[in-house]
Amino acid sequence: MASHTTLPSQALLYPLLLSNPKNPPLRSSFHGLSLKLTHQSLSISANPKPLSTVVVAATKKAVAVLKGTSNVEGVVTLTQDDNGPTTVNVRVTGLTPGLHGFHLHEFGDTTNGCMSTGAHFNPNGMTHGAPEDKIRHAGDLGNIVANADGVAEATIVDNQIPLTGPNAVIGRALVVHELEDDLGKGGHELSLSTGNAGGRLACGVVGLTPV
Ligand SMILES: [Cu+2]
Ligand SMILES: [Zn+2]
Repeated sequence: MASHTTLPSQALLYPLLLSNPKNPPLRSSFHGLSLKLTHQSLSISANPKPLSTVVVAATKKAVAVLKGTSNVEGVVTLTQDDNGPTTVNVRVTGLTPGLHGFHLHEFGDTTNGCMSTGAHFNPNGMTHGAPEDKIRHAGDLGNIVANADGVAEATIVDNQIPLTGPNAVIGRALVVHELEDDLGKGGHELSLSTGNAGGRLACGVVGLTPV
């Protein structure tokens, strides 16, 4: 009885298979088959742990376009390879010559200009400090220095502003300030929260960009 039930199904399959090379509509079913094979090869390649780690930790790149209410503006790119430090390339124009505090703030919210970006990004509950300090906000990137033309260019390499993982800074904001950041050492009542860096001249939300 069992052979009787399989025979009709084979009989149904054979005409389909035989007609495939001849009928264009059925060739499309071959494309469907090749797609299924691709899925299978993807799931196989994702199984070994080293390969899936590489996919998660690939190079990430982000950009922030800084704007404000003055003519201060800038572009900042952030690049991270694997789980290494993040390299931040900064170019800000329109500044007064000298030092200006430069931070990553908690929120990528500019509904009220740079004021709504919140405080310095601080996932570890620290006080304000210098980038090289152990006790610092993750967002404490120190100062950038504007030349006589009001242009500040800097390359910052930092371990506390990753582009992936639980403390990723994508969606938060970079802010350049009116005054020098005293790096927590100025003795002002704001030194240990903001570095007493004054107003927020320009800010931009950190967003992913093609690598
Ligand atoms: Cu700030
Ligand atoms: Zn800070």
